[in-house]
Amino acid sequence: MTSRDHREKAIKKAGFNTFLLQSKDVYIDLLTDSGTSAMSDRQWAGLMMGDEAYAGSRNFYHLEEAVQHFYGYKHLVPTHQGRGAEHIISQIMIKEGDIIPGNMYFTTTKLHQELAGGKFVDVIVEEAHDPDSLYPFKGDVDLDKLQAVIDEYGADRIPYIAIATTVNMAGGQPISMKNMQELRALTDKYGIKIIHDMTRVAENAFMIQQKEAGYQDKSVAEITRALCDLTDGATMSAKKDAMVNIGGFLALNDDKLFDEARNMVVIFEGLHTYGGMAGRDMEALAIGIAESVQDDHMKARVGQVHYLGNKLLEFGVPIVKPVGTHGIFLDAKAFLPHVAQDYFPAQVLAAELYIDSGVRAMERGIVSAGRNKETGEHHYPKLELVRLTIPRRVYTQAHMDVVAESVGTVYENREKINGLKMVYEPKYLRFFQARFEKL
Ligand code: P61
Repeated sequence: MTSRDHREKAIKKAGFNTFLLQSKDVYIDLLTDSGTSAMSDRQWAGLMMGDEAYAGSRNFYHLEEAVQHFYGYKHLVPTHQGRGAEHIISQIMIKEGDIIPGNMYFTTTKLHQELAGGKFVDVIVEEAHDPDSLYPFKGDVDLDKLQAVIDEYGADRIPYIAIATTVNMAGGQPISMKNMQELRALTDKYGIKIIHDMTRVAENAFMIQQKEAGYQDKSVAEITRALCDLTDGATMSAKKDAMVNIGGFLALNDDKLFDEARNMVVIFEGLHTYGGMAGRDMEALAIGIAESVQDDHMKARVGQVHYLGNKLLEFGVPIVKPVGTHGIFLDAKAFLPHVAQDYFPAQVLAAELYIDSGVRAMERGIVSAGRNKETGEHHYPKLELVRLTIPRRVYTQAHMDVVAESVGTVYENREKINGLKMVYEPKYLRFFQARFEKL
């Protein structure tokens, strides 16, 4: 616990950017669910069984077995985390001038596509951009939008479509199985591959089980496998669903692509049987994958997120609806209608929440969206959000109560909050390190 005075000084020193706070100054840390979950006793036991051989570690083969069994992909290339896999897939599949459609952008994914010479085009359903739409599968692809992109650029210029389960920037929103099946049929017609960002695939599977007709009697494990089976390969940040502190991989079915990826991983990550991970980390990950698809775990995990969401809805706080799976997203445009998007409403709201209670959240709005590569102008995303991200197996419902009450207090005092100006802007992924001052 810290005093308000202490927190005011800390956030000012951090340039009003919650990424620049020291964790010792944070009370409840909802910055991210990435690498912040609690490993289980079994995962910790796995750490003790690290085989740290440079080549051919036993743990690699355990991980390969888990990926093949639970996700169904044929080949595994371990990486240090998700963006390591994004780097490799982008470099081997994208040529200058290529188009990569996707169900909403993700920061690191899009940057790696651009660095490889590609251009991301958003083909998510329109409802995903509306915080109040109750559409149950806001991660769905608008197939007409995708068809229009294919017609405009030609399938030759589309190496793959990037599909995330769930969609982080939309509020942790799931894609439906029906939409995935239709997408598979459409892409097959044109020979376009589907590369799956499977970072939170088990959470997506749980939402299908809860909401999509015909899946109530299927297990999260079965639905997870069925989602993966509709795709050609995947990038994984194992720091989320799979509950390890560090790790990730690229998984591929195509032998030739695998060959290229396996060759590239040795340049940037490490040998192909460890990528960027220690043997012990691969063991903990293999165990975490199995735990991530357990129905009871998922019910408790998503249930806790919904507990917080329902509290905030009771307080009348504007949030993205329906509630997704990994966090609650405050709608900063509705929360602070008097702060124009140019003055970073979500950035200042995250700072004010920290000052109120020491709860750390993350901006997901104009700062995260960055600038248009061609014009240099800010992107102005429709969604201007603050993400309260819940780590797995870490906090109690009592912590959620503290968070809800603090958000409620900030909401009551919202009229006193003014915007920010950006005083330092790094070139890449600016939200991580940008600095702000009060207007
Ligand atoms: C997060 F502010 N997510 O949500 P890596 N795909 C997806 C992710 O959610 C993801 C990655 C790929 C983070 C960490 C983070 O703008 C940010 O293992 C759907 O982090 O390299 C990561 O995986 C990348 C936070 C990343 C951010 C980028 O908190």
